[in-house]
Amino acid sequence: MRLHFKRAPLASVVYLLLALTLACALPGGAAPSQPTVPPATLPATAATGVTPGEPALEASPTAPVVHILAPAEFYGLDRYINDTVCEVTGAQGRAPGGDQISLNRYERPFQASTMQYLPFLDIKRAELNHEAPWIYIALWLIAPPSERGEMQPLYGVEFDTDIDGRGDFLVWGSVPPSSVWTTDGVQVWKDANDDVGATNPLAPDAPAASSGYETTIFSAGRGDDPDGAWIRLGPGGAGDIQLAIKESLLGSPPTFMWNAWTDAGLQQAGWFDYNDHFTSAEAGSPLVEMKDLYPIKAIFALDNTCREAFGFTPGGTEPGVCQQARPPATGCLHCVILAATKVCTCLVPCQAGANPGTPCSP
Ligand SMILES: [Ca+2]
Ligand SMILES: [Ca+2]
Ligand SMILES: [Ca+2]
Ligand SMILES: [Ca+2]
Repeated sequence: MRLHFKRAPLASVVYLLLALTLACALPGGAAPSQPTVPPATLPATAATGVTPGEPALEASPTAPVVHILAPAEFYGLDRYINDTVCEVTGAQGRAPGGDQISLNRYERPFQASTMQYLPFLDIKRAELNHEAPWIYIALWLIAPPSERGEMQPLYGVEFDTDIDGRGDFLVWGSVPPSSVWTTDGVQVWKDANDDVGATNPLAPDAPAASSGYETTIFSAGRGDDPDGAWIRLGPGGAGDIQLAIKESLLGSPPTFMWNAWTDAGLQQAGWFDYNDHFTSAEAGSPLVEMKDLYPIKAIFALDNTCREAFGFTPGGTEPGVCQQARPPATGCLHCVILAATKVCTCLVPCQAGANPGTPCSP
C-alpha cells in the first residue's frame, strides 16, 4: 500500500537563492569525486534558472547552477536498516560477519591487504523517509566523515525500482562541507540497458561484460532537473550523512527496494555489481574464517547494506531483502520534534510519543 504523507510546506520552496548560487561556485567545498568513466548521456547544457518575463540564461557547461527547490528539514521515518559493524573487530583487521560476496553484500570498511580499519566508511544504520517530492536517506557511521584524512569517500544509496534484483539508480556524493544541503559532488547514475547484475542479479558472474550504471542523469546540479539530488552532513546528530533525492528523478516509483553504500575504493558505477567484475579470489574477504580468501584485495574500502522495501511490506523473498523484523506498513509513520518532544501522527489516532511504525490506537 502506498503511504501518504504531508506535502512539504510552501515555505520550503526556495527561489533562486543568490547565496546558494555563489556557494556552489565558491572554492573550498567538498571535492567532487572524479569518476574515471566519463558520463555517457549527461546533457551538455547547464541547468539554468528562468525568471518569468526574462530570457533564460545562455546555457553553457560553466554557467552557474540555479536551484528552484531545495530539500527541507525532515523528521519522519518510513524504513530503516541496521548493518553489521566492525567497531570491535576493526582493530583486529577483520569483520565479524555481514560480508557475503555471493549476495553482493560487503562489510569491508578496511584498506586492501593491510586491513587498516576505516570507521568513517562503516555503516551502522540507514534510514529512509518519504516526504513528497523528496526521498530522504540518513546514514549513521561508526566515525564521522571528518575522520577520512586524505581519502575521498562517496556516500550513497542504490534503488531497485522494479524489484527484480538489478539496481536501477545509484545516487552517491562526496563529503559535503556542512549541514547545508548542496548538490556539489552528487552524482545520479542510471542503468539504461538493464544489465546491472549481469546474468544473475546480485549473484556473482565475474568476469562479465555488463555495462553496469553507464548513464549519468545528474552531476552536481547538471542534468534535466538541477534540484534532483542533494547531500549534507546530518544536523544535530540526525545521522552523519543525509541525502535527498527527487522521487521524479527515479520515475516516482510507488514501491522499490533500496540499500546504502559507502565507497572510498573502486567508485566505479559501471562495475556494478562489483561481484560481476571481480571473482571471489580477486576480491578477497574480510573474514579470517575464509582462510583462502582473507584479507580483502580488489573489492576494498567500502560497505553496503541489505535491501529494504519502500511502499510495501516485503514477503522475505525479494532479491537482497534484509532478514529483519520490521514495523507494519501502516500505523504511526510521521513524527516531528516539537519543543524537544516527539509527536507522531498517522491516518488514524495514534498514541502521543509513539515510535514510528508502531500500530495506531484502535
Ligand atoms: Ca557496516
Ligand atoms: Ca531493477
Ligand atoms: Ca551478477
Ligand atoms: Ca548498464
